[in-house]
Amino acid sequence: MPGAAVYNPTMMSEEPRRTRSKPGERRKFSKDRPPDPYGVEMPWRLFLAVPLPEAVVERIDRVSTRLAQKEWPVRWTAPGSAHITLHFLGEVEASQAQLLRMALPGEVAKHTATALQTGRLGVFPNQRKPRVLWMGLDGEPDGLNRLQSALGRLLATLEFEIEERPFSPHITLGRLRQEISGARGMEIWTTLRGFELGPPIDVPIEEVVLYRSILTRDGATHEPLVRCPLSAARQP
Ligand code: 2AM
Repeated sequence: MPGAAVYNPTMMSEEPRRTRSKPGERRKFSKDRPPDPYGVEMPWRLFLAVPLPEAVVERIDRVSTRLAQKEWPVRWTAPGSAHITLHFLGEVEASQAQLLRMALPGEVAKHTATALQTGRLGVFPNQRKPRVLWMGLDGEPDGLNRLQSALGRLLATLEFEIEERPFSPHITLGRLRQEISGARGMEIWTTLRGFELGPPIDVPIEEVVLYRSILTRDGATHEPLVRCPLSAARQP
């Protein structure tokens, strides 16, 4: 389960963070001509994640639709783009992205596919001040943790700057658009904790995808750059 105590999100949304922009600091663009995300000059905003099967997407859809009726100031994740983030890489030069694209499949294939199960709902960073609403993952997390650490080492070798905070696997359902604390914060947490989810659903950890996140006026779209399968688990 995600450890609420160790996660300290500095982001409220998919807004680019200045501190994550190196190398290739965010550039300033003219206001009358929006930047073309496919322009050669554009940095690539990347992250590595495990995609989710349809059954989990459906559950997220059902849960978010019900919670959205509460009219909390939450920006809900589009269920189809929900994922388990392994590493957020920020904005990098396209050439560095290509290096990772080449190195990634070999590293991922060293790991064996595994599975977790959907778990309870919760909040980061804490009950009184929710900022991120998530669905937790139950089951044996060692395989996923090893994969995430190994990918962290690969990224360091390729000179990516990565998050130092401990890995806390989760599926983000939504992010608060404004700060909420005290009793209102507690109300969110209590509602999530008491939410009737139904039986757990398998979450296969079978593939790592390098995504490019393209920020548009209507939110972020996630474009898969390379899909890397884990090795098949041996039959018992
Ligand atoms: P999370 O929701 O699992 O925490 C794609 O943008 C993913 O990268 C998001 O789903 C988020 O993962 C993570 N992410 C986005 N912006 C981030 C930031 N500024 N710092 C760290 N992680 C970020």
